[in-house]
Amino acid sequence: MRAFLAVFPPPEVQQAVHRQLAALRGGREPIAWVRRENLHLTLRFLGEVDEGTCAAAAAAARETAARHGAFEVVLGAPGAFPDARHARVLWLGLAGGALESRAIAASLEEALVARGFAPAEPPFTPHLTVGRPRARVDWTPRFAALPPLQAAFRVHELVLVESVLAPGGSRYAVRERFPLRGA
Ligand code: 2AM
Repeated sequence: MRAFLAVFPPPEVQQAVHRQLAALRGGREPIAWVRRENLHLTLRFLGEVDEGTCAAAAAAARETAARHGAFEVVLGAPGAFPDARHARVLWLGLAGGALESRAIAASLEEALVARGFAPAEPPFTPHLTVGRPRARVDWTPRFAALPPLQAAFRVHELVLVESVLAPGGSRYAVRERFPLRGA
């Protein structure tokens, strides 16, 4: 199965992001937008894993979650990988909670590597992917015109997700939830 570890915003924040993106969605260029209910913050992509590897990743996530308390994420300005003029991934950055996300991703990485996982490639950069352009467009003007987003949420848990490729975009199935310390 194809799996990853992530943080999911609550439905009302996914809805707010979705609405916000209407302004970015203006053009007719080909782009695969992330469906509303799939919007998430990837902490670690695991790739194709078997049941044993999935169980090891779950143990690493459980150990990590027990070491970190709940925290707040504030979604911020849009950006792109590798950059706005050659965008392959469009995302929203974190105006709050970036440090905590990085700390959790680093613990997770340590726990995974201790269980034999290869180091993450590329290294973790907190972002919430919103779309994947299929053609080259300079997004700079539309990023600049985007009204500021008011979207904050509290993170209480990490989630192990199985991604099932389906026509019209991936479907996500939650395999296990790992409450953060004290949550
Ligand atoms: P991203 O979009 O947040 O950058 C589930 O597929 C998630 O895993 C995606 O949202 C993506 O994260 C991440 N992902 C998918 N393929 C990946 C790859 N080959 N390397 C790293 N991360 C990947």
